[in-house]
Amino acid sequence: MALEDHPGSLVVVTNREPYIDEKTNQGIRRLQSAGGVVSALDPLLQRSGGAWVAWGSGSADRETAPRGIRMVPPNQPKYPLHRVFLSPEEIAGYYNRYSNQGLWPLSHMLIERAQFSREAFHLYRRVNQKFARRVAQMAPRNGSIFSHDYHLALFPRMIRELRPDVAVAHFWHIPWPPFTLFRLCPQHQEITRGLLGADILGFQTPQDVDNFLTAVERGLKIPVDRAQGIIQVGTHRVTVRDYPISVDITAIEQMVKTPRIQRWTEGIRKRALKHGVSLAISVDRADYTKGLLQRLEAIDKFFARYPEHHRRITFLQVVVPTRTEVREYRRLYDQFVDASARLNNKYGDAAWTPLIHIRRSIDRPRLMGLFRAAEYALVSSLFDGMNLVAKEFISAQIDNRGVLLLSDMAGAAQELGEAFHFNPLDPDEVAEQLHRAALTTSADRARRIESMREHIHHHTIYDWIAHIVEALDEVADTYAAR
Ligand code: ADQ
Repeated sequence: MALEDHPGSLVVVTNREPYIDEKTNQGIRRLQSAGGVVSALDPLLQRSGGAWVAWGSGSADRETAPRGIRMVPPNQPKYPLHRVFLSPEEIAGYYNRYSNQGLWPLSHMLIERAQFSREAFHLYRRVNQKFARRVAQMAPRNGSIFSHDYHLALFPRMIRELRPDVAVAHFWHIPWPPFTLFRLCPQHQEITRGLLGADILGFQTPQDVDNFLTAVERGLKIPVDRAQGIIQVGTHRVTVRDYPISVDITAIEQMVKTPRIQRWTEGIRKRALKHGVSLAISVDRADYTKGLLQRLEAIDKFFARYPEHHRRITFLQVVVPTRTEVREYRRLYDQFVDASARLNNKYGDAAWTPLIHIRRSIDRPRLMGLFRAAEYALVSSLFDGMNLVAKEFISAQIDNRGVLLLSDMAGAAQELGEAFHFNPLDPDEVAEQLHRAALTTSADRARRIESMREHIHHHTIYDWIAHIVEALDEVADTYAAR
Protein backbone atom coordinates (compact mmCIF):
# COMPACT_ATOMS: atom_id res chain seq x y z
CA MET A 1 0.00 0.00 0.00
CA ALA A 2 1.50 3.27 -1.09
CA LEU A 3 0.35 4.88 2.14
CA GLU A 4 3.31 3.21 3.83
CA ASP A 5 5.54 5.45 1.68
CA HIS A 6 4.01 8.52 3.33
CA PRO A 7 3.92 7.66 7.01
CA GLY A 8 1.65 9.85 9.05
CA SER A 9 -0.27 11.25 6.10
CA LEU A 10 -3.66 9.61 6.77
CA VAL A 11 -6.31 11.21 8.96
CA VAL A 12 -9.33 9.03 9.80
CA VAL A 13 -12.49 10.93 10.71
CA THR A 14 -15.45 9.18 12.34
CA ASN A 15 -18.32 9.99 14.66
CA ARG A 16 -17.49 7.17 17.12
CA GLU A 17 -13.98 7.18 18.59
CA PRO A 18 -11.73 4.12 18.66
CA TYR A 19 -10.80 4.54 22.35
CA ILE A 20 -13.19 5.87 24.99
CA ASP A 21 -12.45 6.86 28.58
CA GLU A 22 -15.32 6.42 31.02
CA LYS A 23 -15.56 7.51 34.66
CA THR A 24 -16.48 4.68 37.03
CA ASN A 25 -16.47 4.25 40.81
CA GLN A 26 -13.13 2.50 40.47
CA GLY A 27 -11.57 5.32 38.47
CA ILE A 28 -11.24 5.78 34.73
CA ARG A 29 -12.09 2.80 32.54
CA ARG A 30 -10.65 2.59 29.04
CA LEU A 31 -12.88 1.04 26.45
CA GLN A 32 -12.05 0.08 22.93
CA SER A 33 -14.74 0.28 20.25
CA ALA A 34 -15.28 -3.12 18.71
CA GLY A 35 -16.74 -2.37 15.27
CA GLY A 36 -15.19 -3.74 12.09
CA VAL A 37 -13.97 -0.38 10.84
CA VAL A 38 -12.19 0.47 14.06
CA SER A 39 -10.55 -2.92 14.30
CA ALA A 40 -9.21 -2.58 10.75
CA LEU A 41 -8.17 1.08 10.70
CA ASP A 42 -6.65 1.17 14.16
CA PRO A 43 -3.85 -1.31 13.29
CA LEU A 44 -3.21 0.61 10.07
CA LEU A 45 -2.67 3.87 11.96
CA GLN A 46 -0.63 2.05 14.60
CA ARG A 47 1.64 0.78 11.83
CA SER A 48 1.95 3.76 9.53
CA GLY A 49 1.21 6.67 11.84
CA GLY A 50 -1.43 9.25 11.01
CA ALA A 51 -4.21 10.47 13.26
CA TRP A 52 -7.85 9.88 14.16
CA VAL A 53 -10.45 12.60 14.70
CA ALA A 54 -13.74 11.72 16.43
CA TRP A 55 -16.37 12.95 18.85
CA GLY A 56 -15.03 12.67 22.41
CA SER A 57 -18.14 11.00 23.84
CA GLY A 58 -16.71 9.34 26.98
CA SER A 59 -17.42 10.85 30.42
CA ALA A 60 -13.66 10.99 31.19
CA ASP A 61 -12.58 11.94 27.66
CA ARG A 62 -11.75 15.55 28.52
CA GLU A 63 -9.69 14.54 31.54
CA THR A 64 -7.51 12.11 29.60
CA ALA A 65 -7.00 14.38 26.59
CA PRO A 66 -5.22 17.56 27.50
CA ARG A 67 -5.88 20.08 24.71
CA GLY A 68 -8.23 17.50 23.15
CA ILE A 69 -5.51 15.04 22.17
CA ARG A 70 -5.12 11.54 23.58
CA MET A 71 -2.24 9.32 22.42
CA VAL A 72 -3.55 5.81 21.69
CA PRO A 73 -3.60 2.88 22.20
CA PRO A 74 -3.44 3.99 25.84
CA ASN A 75 -1.01 1.22 26.83
CA GLN A 76 1.33 1.66 23.91
CA PRO A 77 0.78 5.07 22.35
CA LYS A 78 1.28 5.08 18.59
CA TYR A 79 -0.88 7.85 17.13
CA PRO A 80 -2.93 10.85 18.32
CA LEU A 81 -6.69 10.68 18.76
CA HIS A 82 -8.10 14.19 18.39
CA ARG A 83 -11.33 14.49 20.30
CA VAL A 84 -14.03 16.90 19.17
CA PHE A 85 -16.11 17.87 22.20
CA LEU A 86 -19.80 18.58 21.80
CA SER A 87 -22.31 20.39 24.03
CA PRO A 88 -25.48 18.55 25.15
CA GLU A 89 -27.43 20.69 22.69
CA GLU A 90 -25.10 19.69 19.84
CA ILE A 91 -25.31 16.01 20.76
CA ALA A 92 -29.10 16.16 20.77
CA GLY A 93 -29.34 18.02 17.44
CA TYR A 94 -26.48 16.49 15.45
CA TYR A 95 -26.45 12.93 16.76
CA ASN A 96 -29.79 11.94 18.27
CA ARG A 97 -32.03 13.99 16.03
CA TYR A 98 -30.65 14.82 12.60
CA SER A 99 -28.41 11.75 12.20
CA ASN A 100 -30.35 9.05 14.04
CA GLN A 101 -33.95 10.20 13.73
CA GLY A 102 -33.60 11.81 10.30
CA LEU A 103 -30.96 10.44 7.96
CA TRP A 104 -30.83 6.94 9.47
CA PRO A 105 -34.53 6.00 9.02
CA LEU A 106 -34.80 7.80 5.67
CA SER A 107 -31.72 6.02 4.29
CA HIS A 108 -33.29 2.73 5.39
CA MET A 109 -36.47 3.75 3.58
CA LEU A 110 -38.56 3.91 6.75
CA ILE A 111 -40.07 7.28 5.97
CA GLU A 112 -42.68 7.27 8.70
CA ARG A 113 -39.95 7.26 11.30
CA ALA A 114 -37.93 10.06 9.73
CA GLN A 115 -38.10 13.44 11.44
CA PHE A 116 -36.29 16.52 10.23
CA SER A 117 -36.15 20.07 11.51
CA ARG A 118 -34.20 23.15 10.56
CA GLU A 119 -33.03 23.50 14.13
CA ALA A 120 -31.57 19.98 14.17
CA PHE A 121 -29.96 20.59 10.78
CA HIS A 122 -28.42 23.79 12.05
CA LEU A 123 -26.74 21.82 14.85
CA TYR A 124 -25.75 19.06 12.43
CA ARG A 125 -24.06 21.65 10.23
CA ARG A 126 -22.38 23.28 13.21
CA VAL A 127 -20.89 19.97 14.36
CA ASN A 128 -19.72 19.06 10.83
CA GLN A 129 -18.05 22.49 10.75
CA LYS A 130 -16.37 21.75 14.09
CA PHE A 131 -14.95 18.53 12.67
CA ALA A 132 -13.79 20.31 9.51
CA ARG A 133 -12.03 23.11 11.43
CA ARG A 134 -10.32 20.61 13.65
CA VAL A 135 -9.10 18.51 10.73
CA ALA A 136 -8.05 21.63 8.82
CA GLN A 137 -5.79 22.62 11.72
CA MET A 138 -4.00 19.31 12.04
CA ALA A 139 -3.98 17.52 8.67
CA PRO A 140 -0.49 17.42 7.14
CA ARG A 141 0.11 19.31 3.88
CA ASN A 142 -1.09 17.17 0.93
CA GLY A 143 -2.34 14.61 3.43
CA SER A 144 -5.19 12.16 2.92
CA ILE A 145 -8.48 12.19 4.80
CA PHE A 146 -10.72 9.15 5.19
CA SER A 147 -14.07 10.26 6.64
CA HIS A 148 -17.13 8.15 7.39
CA ASP A 149 -20.86 7.88 7.29
CA TYR A 150 -24.10 9.79 7.52
CA HIS A 151 -23.09 11.78 10.61
CA LEU A 152 -20.55 13.68 8.54
CA ALA A 153 -22.18 14.24 5.15
CA LEU A 154 -21.32 17.95 5.06
CA PHE A 155 -17.75 17.43 6.17
CA PRO A 156 -16.14 16.63 2.76
CA ARG A 157 -17.22 19.92 1.20
CA MET A 158 -16.28 21.89 4.32
CA ILE A 159 -12.77 20.44 4.51
CA ARG A 160 -12.26 21.00 0.75
CA GLU A 161 -13.06 24.68 1.23
CA LEU A 162 -10.70 25.01 4.17
CA ARG A 163 -7.91 22.78 2.86
CA PRO A 164 -7.91 22.36 -0.94
CA ASP A 165 -4.50 20.61 -0.73
CA VAL A 166 -5.81 17.43 0.93
CA ALA A 167 -7.36 14.41 -0.78
CA VAL A 168 -10.64 13.19 0.72
CA ALA A 169 -12.34 9.79 0.62
CA HIS A 170 -15.73 9.44 2.27
CA PHE A 171 -17.48 6.12 2.87
CA TRP A 172 -21.26 5.87 3.35
CA HIS A 173 -21.93 2.77 5.47
CA ILE A 174 -25.71 2.61 5.16
CA PRO A 175 -27.99 2.30 2.11
CA TRP A 176 -28.53 5.32 -0.15
CA PRO A 177 -32.27 5.50 -0.87
CA PRO A 178 -33.91 6.05 -4.26
CA PHE A 179 -34.33 9.73 -5.10
CA THR A 180 -38.14 9.62 -4.79
CA LEU A 181 -37.57 8.99 -1.07
CA PHE A 182 -34.37 10.90 -0.54
CA ARG A 183 -35.96 14.13 -1.74
CA LEU A 184 -38.16 13.99 1.38
CA CYS A 185 -35.13 15.13 3.32
CA PRO A 186 -35.66 18.90 3.37
CA GLN A 187 -31.89 19.44 3.13
CA HIS A 188 -31.29 16.80 0.44
CA GLN A 189 -29.42 19.21 -1.78
CA GLU A 190 -27.05 20.32 0.97
CA ILE A 191 -26.41 16.71 1.95
CA THR A 192 -25.61 15.62 -1.62
CA ARG A 193 -23.51 18.71 -2.28
CA GLY A 194 -21.65 18.19 0.99
CA LEU A 195 -20.60 14.69 -0.07
CA LEU A 196 -19.47 15.93 -3.46
CA GLY A 197 -16.61 17.68 -1.68
CA ALA A 198 -14.89 14.26 -1.54
CA ASP A 199 -12.54 13.03 -4.25
CA ILE A 200 -13.51 9.41 -3.68
CA LEU A 201 -17.00 8.57 -2.55
CA GLY A 202 -17.64 4.96 -1.51
CA PHE A 203 -20.89 3.03 -1.05
CA GLN A 204 -21.65 -0.57 -0.12
CA THR A 205 -23.38 -1.74 -3.32
CA PRO A 206 -23.79 -0.77 -7.02
CA GLN A 207 -27.46 0.00 -6.22
CA ASP A 208 -26.41 2.61 -3.64
CA VAL A 209 -24.03 4.17 -6.18
CA ASP A 210 -26.80 4.29 -8.75
CA ASN A 211 -29.21 5.93 -6.31
CA PHE A 212 -26.61 8.51 -5.33
CA LEU A 213 -25.85 9.39 -8.95
CA THR A 214 -29.57 9.92 -9.51
CA ALA A 215 -29.70 12.26 -6.50
CA VAL A 216 -26.88 14.30 -8.11
CA GLU A 217 -28.58 14.36 -11.52
CA ARG A 218 -32.09 15.04 -10.37
CA GLY A 219 -31.55 16.84 -7.09
CA LEU A 220 -28.65 19.07 -8.12
CA LYS A 221 -29.03 18.99 -11.93
CA ILE A 222 -25.37 18.09 -12.28
CA PRO A 223 -24.59 15.64 -15.13
CA VAL A 224 -22.90 12.38 -14.17
CA ASP A 225 -20.82 9.89 -16.15
CA ARG A 226 -22.56 6.68 -15.04
CA ALA A 227 -20.27 4.31 -16.91
CA GLN A 228 -17.18 5.67 -15.15
CA GLY A 229 -18.88 6.80 -11.94
CA ILE A 230 -17.43 10.27 -12.34
CA ILE A 231 -18.95 13.63 -11.53
CA GLN A 232 -17.28 16.86 -12.56
CA VAL A 233 -18.21 19.76 -10.31
CA GLY A 234 -16.43 22.76 -11.82
CA THR A 235 -12.75 21.89 -11.63
CA HIS A 236 -13.30 19.24 -8.97
CA ARG A 237 -13.70 15.60 -9.99
CA VAL A 238 -15.49 13.06 -7.78
CA THR A 239 -15.17 9.32 -8.35
CA VAL A 240 -18.13 7.34 -7.01
CA ARG A 241 -17.79 3.57 -6.58
CA ASP A 242 -19.02 0.60 -4.59
CA TYR A 243 -16.53 -0.78 -2.06
CA PRO A 244 -18.36 -3.57 -0.19
CA ILE A 245 -17.07 -3.65 3.37
CA SER A 246 -15.96 -6.96 4.82
CA VAL A 247 -14.36 -8.75 7.77
CA ASP A 248 -10.96 -10.13 8.75
CA ILE A 249 -11.72 -13.78 8.02
CA THR A 250 -8.22 -15.01 8.92
CA ALA A 251 -8.39 -13.37 12.35
CA ILE A 252 -11.83 -14.93 12.93
CA GLU A 253 -10.56 -18.37 11.91
CA GLN A 254 -7.64 -18.03 14.31
CA MET A 255 -9.93 -16.78 17.07
CA VAL A 256 -12.23 -19.81 16.89
CA LYS A 257 -9.27 -22.19 16.88
CA THR A 258 -7.74 -20.99 20.16
CA PRO A 259 -8.06 -23.63 22.94
CA ARG A 260 -10.15 -21.27 25.11
CA ILE A 261 -12.70 -20.62 22.36
CA GLN A 262 -12.69 -24.25 21.20
CA ARG A 263 -13.67 -25.24 24.74
CA TRP A 264 -16.42 -22.60 24.79
CA THR A 265 -17.78 -23.80 21.43
CA GLU A 266 -17.66 -27.45 22.52
CA GLY A 267 -19.48 -26.60 25.76
CA ILE A 268 -22.30 -24.92 23.83
CA ARG A 269 -22.56 -27.78 21.34
CA LYS A 270 -22.67 -30.37 24.11
CA ARG A 271 -25.44 -28.53 25.93
CA ALA A 272 -27.45 -28.23 22.73
CA LEU A 273 -26.90 -31.90 21.98
CA LYS A 274 -28.04 -32.88 25.46
CA HIS A 275 -31.34 -31.15 24.79
CA GLY A 276 -31.47 -32.57 21.27
CA VAL A 277 -31.60 -29.15 19.60
CA SER A 278 -29.67 -27.26 16.95
CA LEU A 279 -28.98 -23.57 17.47
CA ALA A 280 -30.15 -20.85 15.10
CA ILE A 281 -28.39 -17.61 15.97
CA SER A 282 -29.19 -13.95 15.34
CA VAL A 283 -27.00 -11.10 16.57
CA ASP A 284 -28.06 -7.48 16.28
CA ARG A 285 -28.20 -4.10 17.84
CA ALA A 286 -31.82 -3.57 18.94
CA ASP A 287 -32.57 -1.43 15.89
CA TYR A 288 -35.84 -1.44 13.94
CA THR A 289 -33.90 -1.77 10.64
CA LYS A 290 -32.77 -5.25 11.72
CA GLY A 291 -36.34 -6.60 11.55
CA LEU A 292 -36.39 -8.14 15.04
CA LEU A 293 -40.18 -8.18 15.41
CA GLN A 294 -40.77 -9.43 11.88
CA ARG A 295 -38.25 -12.19 12.60
CA LEU A 296 -40.28 -13.35 15.60
CA GLU A 297 -43.40 -13.43 13.45
CA ALA A 298 -41.56 -15.61 10.94
CA ILE A 299 -40.33 -17.96 13.68
CA ASP A 300 -43.92 -18.23 14.92
CA LYS A 301 -45.02 -19.15 11.37
CA PHE A 302 -42.20 -21.67 11.13
CA PHE A 303 -43.22 -23.53 14.29
CA ALA A 304 -46.91 -23.32 13.38
CA ARG A 305 -46.44 -24.72 9.87
CA TYR A 306 -43.70 -27.24 10.58
CA PRO A 307 -44.33 -28.83 13.99
CA GLU A 308 -41.68 -31.46 13.19
CA HIS A 309 -39.09 -28.84 14.19
CA HIS A 310 -40.50 -28.41 17.71
CA ARG A 311 -37.84 -29.42 20.25
CA ARG A 312 -35.33 -29.66 17.40
CA ILE A 313 -34.32 -26.01 16.89
CA THR A 314 -33.75 -23.27 19.45
CA PHE A 315 -33.37 -19.69 18.28
CA LEU A 316 -30.72 -17.75 20.12
CA GLN A 317 -31.06 -14.00 19.81
CA VAL A 318 -28.13 -11.94 21.04
CA VAL A 319 -29.32 -8.38 21.16
CA VAL A 320 -27.59 -5.32 22.47
CA PRO A 321 -29.72 -2.27 23.30
CA THR A 322 -28.58 0.74 21.31
CA ARG A 323 -29.43 4.47 21.05
CA THR A 324 -31.44 4.11 24.24
CA GLU A 325 -31.75 7.88 24.53
CA VAL A 326 -34.30 7.62 21.69
CA ARG A 327 -37.76 6.53 22.93
CA GLU A 328 -38.56 4.39 19.89
CA TYR A 329 -35.49 2.27 20.46
CA ARG A 330 -36.42 1.59 24.07
CA ARG A 331 -39.95 0.68 22.97
CA LEU A 332 -38.66 -1.67 20.31
CA TYR A 333 -36.66 -3.61 22.85
CA ASP A 334 -39.67 -3.92 25.18
CA GLN A 335 -41.85 -5.11 22.30
CA PHE A 336 -39.23 -7.68 21.40
CA VAL A 337 -39.16 -9.03 24.96
CA ASP A 338 -42.99 -9.27 25.07
CA ALA A 339 -43.17 -11.00 21.69
CA SER A 340 -40.49 -13.55 22.61
CA ALA A 341 -42.32 -14.37 25.86
CA ARG A 342 -45.53 -14.95 23.84
CA LEU A 343 -43.68 -17.21 21.41
CA ASN A 344 -42.17 -19.25 24.23
CA ASN A 345 -45.56 -19.60 25.98
CA LYS A 346 -47.19 -20.71 22.77
CA TYR A 347 -44.72 -23.41 21.74
CA GLY A 348 -42.32 -24.10 24.60
CA ASP A 349 -42.57 -26.67 27.35
CA ALA A 350 -40.55 -27.76 30.38
CA ALA A 351 -37.93 -29.42 28.16
CA TRP A 352 -37.63 -26.89 25.35
CA THR A 353 -37.39 -23.10 25.01
CA PRO A 354 -37.98 -22.09 21.38
CA LEU A 355 -36.27 -18.71 21.75
CA ILE A 356 -33.56 -17.68 24.17
CA HIS A 357 -32.42 -14.12 24.23
CA ILE A 358 -29.22 -12.71 25.62
CA ARG A 359 -29.31 -9.01 26.25
CA ARG A 360 -25.73 -7.89 26.18
CA SER A 361 -22.66 -7.36 24.15
CA ILE A 362 -20.52 -10.51 23.89
CA ASP A 363 -16.77 -10.20 23.52
CA ARG A 364 -15.59 -10.92 19.98
CA PRO A 365 -13.78 -14.24 20.42
CA ARG A 366 -16.76 -15.72 22.30
CA LEU A 367 -19.20 -14.33 19.76
CA MET A 368 -17.21 -15.97 16.96
CA GLY A 369 -17.22 -19.21 18.99
CA LEU A 370 -21.01 -18.97 19.22
CA PHE A 371 -21.16 -18.52 15.45
CA ARG A 372 -19.12 -21.67 15.02
CA ALA A 373 -21.35 -23.60 17.43
CA ALA A 374 -24.57 -22.53 15.69
CA GLU A 375 -26.03 -24.56 12.88
CA TYR A 376 -28.07 -21.69 11.41
CA ALA A 377 -27.74 -17.91 11.32
CA LEU A 378 -30.84 -15.88 10.63
CA VAL A 379 -30.20 -12.32 9.40
CA SER A 380 -33.49 -10.64 8.57
CA SER A 381 -32.76 -6.92 8.21
CA LEU A 382 -35.48 -4.85 6.56
CA PHE A 383 -32.67 -2.81 5.06
CA ASP A 384 -28.98 -2.96 5.81
CA GLY A 385 -25.97 -1.32 4.17
CA MET A 386 -23.96 -4.54 4.33
CA ASN A 387 -24.48 -6.58 7.55
CA LEU A 388 -21.20 -7.80 8.90
CA VAL A 389 -22.83 -10.44 11.09
CA ALA A 390 -23.59 -12.50 7.95
CA LYS A 391 -19.93 -12.39 6.90
CA GLU A 392 -18.70 -13.09 10.44
CA PHE A 393 -20.93 -16.17 10.70
CA ILE A 394 -19.56 -17.56 7.42
CA SER A 395 -15.98 -16.78 8.50
CA ALA A 396 -16.42 -18.66 11.79
CA GLN A 397 -17.86 -21.74 10.07
CA ILE A 398 -14.53 -23.51 9.71
CA ASP A 399 -16.25 -26.91 9.94
CA ASN A 400 -18.38 -26.06 6.87
CA ARG A 401 -21.58 -27.20 8.54
CA GLY A 402 -23.71 -24.09 9.10
CA VAL A 403 -26.46 -22.54 7.01
CA LEU A 404 -26.90 -18.81 6.49
CA LEU A 405 -30.43 -17.46 6.03
CA LEU A 406 -30.11 -13.95 4.70
CA SER A 407 -32.49 -11.11 3.94
CA ASP A 408 -32.52 -9.97 0.30
CA MET A 409 -32.43 -6.43 1.64
CA ALA A 410 -28.99 -6.63 3.27
CA GLY A 411 -26.08 -5.46 1.11
CA ALA A 412 -24.34 -8.77 1.91
CA ALA A 413 -27.01 -10.63 -0.11
CA GLN A 414 -25.41 -9.31 -3.32
CA GLU A 415 -22.19 -11.15 -2.54
CA LEU A 416 -23.36 -14.19 -0.59
CA GLY A 417 -25.35 -15.89 -3.32
CA GLU A 418 -25.13 -19.35 -1.69
CA ALA A 419 -27.12 -18.29 1.36
CA PHE A 420 -30.84 -19.07 1.66
CA HIS A 421 -32.41 -15.76 0.70
CA PHE A 422 -35.80 -14.34 1.60
CA ASN A 423 -37.93 -11.23 1.71
CA PRO A 424 -37.91 -10.12 5.38
CA LEU A 425 -41.52 -8.92 5.18
CA ASP A 426 -42.76 -12.32 4.03
CA PRO A 427 -42.96 -14.51 7.15
CA ASP A 428 -44.21 -17.45 5.06
CA GLU A 429 -41.14 -17.33 2.87
CA VAL A 430 -38.80 -17.06 5.87
CA ALA A 431 -40.55 -20.09 7.43
CA GLU A 432 -40.23 -22.06 4.17
CA GLN A 433 -36.55 -21.20 3.85
CA LEU A 434 -35.91 -22.24 7.45
CA HIS A 435 -37.61 -25.55 6.72
CA ARG A 436 -35.60 -26.02 3.50
CA ALA A 437 -32.38 -25.15 5.32
CA ALA A 438 -33.14 -27.76 7.99
CA LEU A 439 -33.56 -30.41 5.30
CA THR A 440 -30.33 -29.75 3.38
CA THR A 441 -27.73 -32.46 3.22
CA SER A 442 -24.37 -31.93 4.86
CA ALA A 443 -22.75 -32.05 1.39
CA ASP A 444 -24.94 -29.18 0.17
CA ARG A 445 -24.22 -27.16 3.31
CA ALA A 446 -20.49 -27.67 2.91
CA ARG A 447 -20.57 -26.66 -0.76
CA ARG A 448 -22.45 -23.44 0.03
CA ILE A 449 -20.29 -22.45 2.99
CA GLU A 450 -17.03 -23.23 1.19
CA SER A 451 -17.99 -21.08 -1.75
CA MET A 452 -18.92 -18.13 0.48
CA ARG A 453 -15.79 -18.55 2.60
CA GLU A 454 -13.69 -18.43 -0.51
CA HIS A 455 -15.40 -15.23 -1.59
CA ILE A 456 -14.72 -13.59 1.78
CA HIS A 457 -11.10 -14.76 1.69
CA HIS A 458 -10.72 -12.81 -1.55
CA HIS A 459 -12.63 -9.75 -0.31
CA THR A 460 -11.49 -8.97 3.22
CA ILE A 461 -11.65 -5.79 5.26
CA TYR A 462 -8.01 -5.22 4.31
CA ASP A 463 -8.89 -5.35 0.62
CA TRP A 464 -11.62 -2.82 1.33
CA ILE A 465 -9.17 -0.45 3.01
CA ALA A 466 -6.46 -1.03 0.41
CA HIS A 467 -8.78 -0.23 -2.51
CA ILE A 468 -9.99 3.01 -0.95
CA VAL A 469 -6.58 4.10 0.30
CA GLU A 470 -4.95 3.36 -3.05
CA ALA A 471 -7.55 5.45 -4.87
CA LEU A 472 -7.00 8.19 -2.30
CA ASP A 473 -3.25 7.99 -2.75
CA GLU A 474 -3.51 8.54 -6.48
CA VAL A 475 -5.53 11.70 -5.89
CA ALA A 476 -3.09 12.87 -3.19
CA ASP A 477 -0.20 12.42 -5.63
CA THR A 478 -1.88 14.60 -8.27
CA TYR A 479 -2.60 17.28 -5.63
CA ALA A 480 1.02 17.20 -4.46
CA ALA A 481 2.24 17.60 -8.06
CA ARG A 482 0.14 20.75 -8.63
P1 ADQ B 1 -24.42 -2.00 12.05
O1 ADQ B 1 -25.80 -1.53 11.76
O2 ADQ B 1 -23.96 -1.88 13.45
O3 ADQ B 1 -23.34 -1.33 11.08
P2 ADQ B 1 -23.44 -4.74 11.25
O4 ADQ B 1 -22.82 -4.60 9.92
O5 ADQ B 1 -24.18 -6.02 11.41
O6 ADQ B 1 -24.46 -3.58 11.60
O7 ADQ B 1 -22.30 -4.67 12.33
C1 ADQ B 1 -22.56 -4.90 13.68
C2 ADQ B 1 -21.28 -5.34 14.38
O8 ADQ B 1 -21.50 -5.33 15.79
C3 ADQ B 1 -20.87 -6.76 14.00
O9 ADQ B 1 -19.47 -6.82 13.96
C4 ADQ B 1 -21.43 -7.61 15.16
O10 ADQ B 1 -20.69 -8.79 15.43
C5 ADQ B 1 -21.32 -6.64 16.32
N1 ADQ B 1 -22.41 -6.91 17.29
C6 ADQ B 1 -23.73 -6.73 17.13
N2 ADQ B 1 -24.40 -7.11 18.25
C7 ADQ B 1 -23.47 -7.56 19.12
C8 ADQ B 1 -23.51 -8.10 20.44
N3 ADQ B 1 -24.65 -8.28 21.11
N4 ADQ B 1 -22.35 -8.42 21.01
C9 ADQ B 1 -21.17 -8.24 20.37
N5 ADQ B 1 -21.06 -7.75 19.13
C10 ADQ B 1 -22.19 -7.40 18.51
C11 ADQ B 1 -23.37 -0.33 10.05
C12 ADQ B 1 -24.37 -0.56 8.92
C13 ADQ B 1 -24.16 -1.93 8.32
C14 ADQ B 1 -22.72 -2.07 7.83
C15 ADQ B 1 -21.74 -1.66 8.91
C16 ADQ B 1 -20.31 -1.58 8.39
O11 ADQ B 1 -25.70 -0.42 9.39
O12 ADQ B 1 -25.06 -2.16 7.24
O13 ADQ B 1 -22.48 -3.41 7.46
O14 ADQ B 1 -22.06 -0.39 9.46
O15 ADQ B 1 -20.22 -0.75 7.27
